[in-house]
Order: sequence, then structure tokens, then C-alpha cells
Amino acid sequence: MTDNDVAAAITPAPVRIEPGRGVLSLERVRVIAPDAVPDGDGRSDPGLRALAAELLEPAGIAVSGTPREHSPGGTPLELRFEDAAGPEGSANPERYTLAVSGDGVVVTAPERSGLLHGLRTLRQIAGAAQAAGHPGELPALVVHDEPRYGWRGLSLDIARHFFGPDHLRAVVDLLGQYKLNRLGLHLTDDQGWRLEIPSRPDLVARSSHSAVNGDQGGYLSVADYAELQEYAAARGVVVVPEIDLPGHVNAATHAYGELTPDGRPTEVYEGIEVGFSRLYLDLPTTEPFLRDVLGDVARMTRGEWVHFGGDEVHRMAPEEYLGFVELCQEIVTSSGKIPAAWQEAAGSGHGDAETAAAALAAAGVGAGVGAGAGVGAAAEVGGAGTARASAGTAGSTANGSTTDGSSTAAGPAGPDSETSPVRAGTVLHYWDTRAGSEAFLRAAEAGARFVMAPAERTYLDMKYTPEHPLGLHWAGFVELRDSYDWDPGTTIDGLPPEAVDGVSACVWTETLVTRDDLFSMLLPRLAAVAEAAWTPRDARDWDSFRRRIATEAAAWRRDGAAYHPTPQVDW
Ligand code: TNX
Repeated sequence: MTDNDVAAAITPAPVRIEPGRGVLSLERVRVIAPDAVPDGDGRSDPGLRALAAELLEPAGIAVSGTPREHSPGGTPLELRFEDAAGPEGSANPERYTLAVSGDGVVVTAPERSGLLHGLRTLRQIAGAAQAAGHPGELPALVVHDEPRYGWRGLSLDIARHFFGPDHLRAVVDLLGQYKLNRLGLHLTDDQGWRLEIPSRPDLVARSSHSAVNGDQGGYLSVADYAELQEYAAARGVVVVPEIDLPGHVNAATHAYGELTPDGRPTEVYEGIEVGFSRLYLDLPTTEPFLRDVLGDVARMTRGEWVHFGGDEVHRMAPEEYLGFVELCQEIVTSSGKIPAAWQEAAGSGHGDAETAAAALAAAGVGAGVGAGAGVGAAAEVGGAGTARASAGTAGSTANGSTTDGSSTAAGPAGPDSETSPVRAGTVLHYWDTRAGSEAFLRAAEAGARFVMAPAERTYLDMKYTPEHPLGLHWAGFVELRDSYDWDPGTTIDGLPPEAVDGVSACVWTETLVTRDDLFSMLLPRLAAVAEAAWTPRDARDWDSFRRRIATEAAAWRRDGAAYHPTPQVDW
């Protein structure tokens, strides 16, 4: 294998590859790993040998060095901690160096996550050698690498259709392969409630059986959720639970009629419209419900964040909406977690389709009317669902109101206000590029953090093309190159680049039912989003990416992972 072949094997592209001399034959490795690795929880079960085997054996490298093995043999693969800053003085906690020489392989990193990244890079190099017909033959080299952003995620909707523990573990494995480190779980929506909440047992007892189109529901028990987080943590992935409030709550109001003004439970909902359900801030039953649910979720969650939703609340006055934003942030914070929310929590407006269409028309933008519901009746999905996101350059109007709902957006902390409803540290997920930027600039000043998930780039539930059988298209068609060619640092006009924590892909599951449905929407686009999150802007190149991604398909086929063979790649 040549150095070019190696460079052509690593996705996301690394910061720097230093070519060496010679070839290492690596048919069998003996893993030398540190015995105890402190992770975030102070536990010390490194599991690194097992993970090395899990990653390398499918790529044709046998792994020995398990504690029980009597005569360990093979080329040394050493995993080593370094505490000083790396050779270039980087302070990035996820950095790693992978050195392949005639003597063996050494991965050095300050933390466990970096050791895992190094193993993943080694997997890709070994996989390319295998695909080239020289299994186990690696050229000498040193890879110096670290991520551009610390938040590199996928948010997965398991509420519209339920994907259970087996599927979720497969998703975690996929995230790991592309060095992604956050799995957002959209656990609740109008169609179903997917996480057991001990203090509110009726949520899953009454509202977990339903799903879109009357399909099969399901939920994660407390034990399922704990096991999933443990599996993910071992692979460097933090689970970020999302309880969507104060809209998208029909599953909650179906289970607990006390949350509605007339005290009666709402009907089960199996359609795919958004924005119609809501909680009521002034009902005495509402705050105790929020405290129970968010408190339990915080207690059950290992990671630092709890996401409280906040999107698409179309039937609520802005004052009441912002009251919910304040209350949810207070509850999450006092439960010891960092709040995360969709962008609307910044007071950017939580628009309705008609207002948005009118605002776009007033701005002279021809809205591509015809909301894209791939299943069911003519439903509108995705906020201001009648307008193509590509029309979003209309931006804000002269008086500071936004194009995605000026009628509901004014208020005490709305677009005309000086203050932001967002607390310092709250992580805002930016998705709807039709909103103007003022509210986000104010939020950044107040200390909010940003994760970029612009729908026309990272919404992997959008169809690739008009003909694509799965998916929606309210944000347009999202081909592989659309997911690749964008810069998270300049997504929001005028936002200081230091306010950006990272990037997230999102996959909503209104039209996705099976594991193949899900994976064929993720692959190959998830790898493109992963590179946007990992690789420095000037080291990214579409032609290089489209060649590299073709080499990954062999591994997907081997692992039984469905992917969409887009014509943008020579597979
Ligand atoms: C918008 S993005 C939604 C979801 C839909 C999705 C479909 C966001 C915060 N909300 O409720 O499932 O569009 O693409």
C-alpha cells in the first residue's frame, strides 16, 4: 500500500500524515493497554483490548493479549497515555498520535477517547490494505490528529418510529467509526413516549404502544437506558436525552389528562403533523410534571446534558413559551445537568407555516410551496413547512422580526428585546436557517453554546433526490455533497466562531421504519457531516472525500449496513 492509499482510507480526514519508511506486517497484534483508565465517572474498566479486537478483527487483524490468554504473541500494538501537551502543543483532549513502524504500532493520547480514535484510524488503514488484497500489510507512518469540534453528534428520533436497544447499539458503533461522540435521543413526541419514567409510570404504560401510521411502538426501560449509556460510554459516545417540551407533547397529554385544561386525555396521534400539541404553564399540574420527568431523566443520565426540546410550539403566546424555557432551564440546571434546546429557545420565534410563507412572500422570495410529507396525508412537517430552506436568505425583516414566525415572536424576550432567555452554558441546536440571526447573537452574548444542525445540510431524513423513496423534503433535497460542503463556523451570520461547540446530524423517523431504512439515510451522509465536524476547514476537499468514502462501502457491506449508492460517488 502506498502513502496515498493510506490517506485515501481515513475518514474523517486527519489533520496530518507523516510518511515513514518500510512496511509492517500486522496479521496478529498483541495489545498492550493501560490496566486502569479513569473515565468521566471515575470507573476503571478500560475494555480497550476487547474494543481493539472488535475494531480490528473484521479488518483482517487477529488480536491477542486478552488477560486469559496463555501464550500471547503477535506484533505489539501499544496504547499509551501521555499527559504533556502533544508535539505541537495542542491542548485538545481528544487528540491522538498513531505511529506505525517496523517495530509495531503505538497509539498515544491524553485520554481514552483519543486511544479509541487512534484504533479507529488503524481500522480504516487495515481495512484499505485488506480491500487492496494485502491484508495486514501497513506502510510505516505517523498520523497526528485531533477534532475541530468537541460536539460531533447524531440526534435520532425514536418517537415517531421506535428503534430499540439492538438498533441503537448498531448506531453507536457507526458513530464510533466516524469518531462521532454524541447520540441525541429524541425520546418523546406526539406519537409516542419511549423512556420509562419511574415517577410517571403511565407515560410508557399508556403512550409507548403507538407510532406513526399505527406501526409498532416500544420503549426503553430504565435498565435498557442504563445499558445503552454504558455501551455508548465504552465507545466514547455520550447519550443526550431529549424530552420535547412544551410542544410535541401529545403522548404526555394522552397519558396524563391532568395536563390539559379540561382534564381529559387527548387521543392517540399517528399522523405526522407538527405544532398542534402543547402544555399549559398556568395549570397547577404542569410544573410538578416537568419536575418529575426532567428530574428522573437527569438522575438516569450519565452525560452532562438534558435536552428539553422547545421546537415548533405553534399555538402558544411568546410570553408563555418563554416562561417554559426559563422553567425548563431552571429544572435541568438544578438537577445538576446542562440544558440543551432547539434554537427557538433563544426567542427567535416559533413560527407557523402561514406566517412564514407570508414573510417570505413579503421579502420577495418565491416559497417552494408543497410541504414534503413522504407518508400519509398532506401534512406539514418542519416548522414553517411550506417554504424551502434554500429560500431562507430572506433572513430578518427591517424591524428585527424573523421570517419564521413574526406574529408570535414578539414579547418580553423576543426579537425586539435586549436580553436573551437563554442561560449561560445552555446548548442551542440550530436547525432552521430561515430564522434571522439577532436572537442567536444575543444568546451568544449571554453565554449560550451552539451546535450546528442546519436542515438543508445535516437533516438526514431529507430525501437525497426527488425520486428517493424515503424521507421528507421540506428543507429541500440533501445529496451527499450538500452534507459535505458547508462550514459550521459561518452557519449563523455574525455569530462569533468561539460560540460554536460543534455539529449534529439529525434523523427524524416519520417515514423510516426498519434498520435498513434508517441506515440508508445515514450512509453515506453521516460520514460527510462527521468530516465537517472533525476536519479543519482547509484540510477538507470534496474530491478527496468522495474517493475516500467509496473505500468504506466494503466495510458497510461486510457489516450488513444499508447505504444509498448515490451517483455522486464511484462506488
Ligand atoms: C422538524 S427540527 C422537527 C421535527 C420533524 C422534522 C422533520 C425540529 C427541531 N423539529 O419535529 O420531525 O422537522 O424533518
